[in-house]
Amino acid sequence: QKFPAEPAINEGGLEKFNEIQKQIIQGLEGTPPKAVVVKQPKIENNQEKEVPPKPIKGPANKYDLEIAADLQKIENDLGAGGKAVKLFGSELQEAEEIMKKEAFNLFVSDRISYNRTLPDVRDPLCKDLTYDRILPSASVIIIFTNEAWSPLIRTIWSVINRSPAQHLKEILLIDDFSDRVDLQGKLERYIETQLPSKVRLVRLKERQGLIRARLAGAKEATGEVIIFLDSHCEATLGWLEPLLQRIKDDKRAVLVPIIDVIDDKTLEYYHGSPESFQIGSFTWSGHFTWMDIPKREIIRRGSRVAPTNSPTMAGGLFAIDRQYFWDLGSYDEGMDVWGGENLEMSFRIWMCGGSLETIPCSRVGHIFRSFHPYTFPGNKDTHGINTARVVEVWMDEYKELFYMHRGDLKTVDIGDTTSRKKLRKQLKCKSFKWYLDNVLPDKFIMTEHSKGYGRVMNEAFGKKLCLDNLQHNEDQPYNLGQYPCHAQMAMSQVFALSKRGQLRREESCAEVQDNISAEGPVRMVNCQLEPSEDQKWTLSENGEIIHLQTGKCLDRGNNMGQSDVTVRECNNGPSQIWKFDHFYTQ
Ligand code: LR7
Ligand code: MN
Repeated sequence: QKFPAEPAINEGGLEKFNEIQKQIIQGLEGTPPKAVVVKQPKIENNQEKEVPPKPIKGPANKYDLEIAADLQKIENDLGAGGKAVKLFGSELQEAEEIMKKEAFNLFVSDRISYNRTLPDVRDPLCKDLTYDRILPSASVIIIFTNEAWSPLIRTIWSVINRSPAQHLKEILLIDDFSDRVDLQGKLERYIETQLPSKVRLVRLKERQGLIRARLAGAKEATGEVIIFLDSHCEATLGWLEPLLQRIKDDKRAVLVPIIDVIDDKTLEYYHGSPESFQIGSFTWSGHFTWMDIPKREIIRRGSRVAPTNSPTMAGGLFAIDRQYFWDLGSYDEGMDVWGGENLEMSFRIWMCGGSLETIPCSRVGHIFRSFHPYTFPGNKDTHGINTARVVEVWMDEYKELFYMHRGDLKTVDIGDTTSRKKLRKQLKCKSFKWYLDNVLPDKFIMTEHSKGYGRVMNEAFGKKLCLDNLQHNEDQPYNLGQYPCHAQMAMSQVFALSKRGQLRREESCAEVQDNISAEGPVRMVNCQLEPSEDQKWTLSENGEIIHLQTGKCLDRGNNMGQSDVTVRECNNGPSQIWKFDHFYTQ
């Protein structure tokens, strides 16, 4: 396949940071990408028309009334074209009550057509691409546990309506032991009377969690390619062909579409501008994050619409050659409920000879919910435990960086990982160091890329204070603070002085404005790949941390507790002397 040259190359480089401590079970994986979101897309190019629902034929069934009643609730122009639905007054109140339970606006979703039209959100360059007439066939696997009716049905219709029939072998619905009433007999009846026969439902007899539910789906699948989707997605025009084409060209390419945001309150289909979509990364705390496409990758791929190498994936939406899925070790069956499988699969793909790519001309919307509207049996931190399994099997010596954040998991029972370690050997996978060097070369590795790290302590006035992020959200700039030192490593107090001279955390760096007067704040902002002068610091022999551009010293002031640190004229006083837990002298 040939990809058109692109008219403009954008800036890459900024990486975003997400702080672990605030959520353990409430995973970050549910957060939307930080692409520049352009609201309410244009719909000029949209050729789509509503597909009318079928009248129910055959002998009546007790569910037919319910199915008909559902259709009555639908207002065909509501939300059409991916537009936002706004509510007022008592409707708004009712919707807000429902959102507390469902984690998104089910009230609105129930009234929007199951096969609403969507705008064509693709990069205009996608129109120049052509695909083979014969492509591998696809099994789309949609897993769910207690998903609400309307988003599930809309997901299915979006796939049927926007996939060329000859490429879509089947849609497999895997019910992970839901107990919602409408997902029982009514769902079978709906499939039987309303949906094409290629839609099949598989019920799991026990709650398996999303990882084993996907495995069950993959075992059922007969298509050459399997594509997993969450149960609250909407596929857009042309989403399927570029995925199948790429796998036809290279069976070891595992693919993700651009994941667009469907607003959880208005059900508006947002789309980012095509040049600014993001790819996946991870934090040392074991969370998936989004990052901008690095410059080197923009150059390598050659075209804005060419496959874009992605270090990790969000996990829910991806396409893989079915045989390759099994050859590569499918999933870790020891993982429960939710979380971690996406990083496991990402590392495994790259380290064991495959590639993970975002396909820019394939776009699928996803409702990013604010919490999980389902149970976690045993109330376990499955994200943490599953991630510890990932770390033990795949991260080699770098697992220490994870345990710095999650010391608690060192003593938790994570089950047996022997078979996964064996798999890694059998597949002759490369090391995690290889992955870091080759797939994520800009990732900051505190233990390797710094002159010093750990707590940064000041002992003036007989009371120890340490640099502290004071629980600020690292996504936004904040003032660097200080706080009484914790006895044990607490993530809020871990800082490093990088070899490039940045006083930093995983993705945020200390910066000082050069126009400050006698005393000024220290701002924590996104780290620059090549630090500019205002992000450079040095440690003097007697322990002053000096901001190079202003020549001022990091100063505790006369504070005795939680407060902001500042920079001031260096005076060799005790409030300007700092000590790193670990410091290398070169
Ligand atoms: O026990 C369960 N059984 C299930 O079948 C728990 C969940 N599920 C189903 C659920 O109904 C849904 O269809 O699994 C799917 C994913 O669950 P979500 O929607 O609660 O997860 P999420 O969207 O918050 O989380 C993302 O990260 C997860 C890590 O385990 C999974 O990989 C999700 O599939 C993944 N979602 C996406 O990648 C969509 C884009 C979100 C982002 C970023
Ligand atoms: Mn989801």
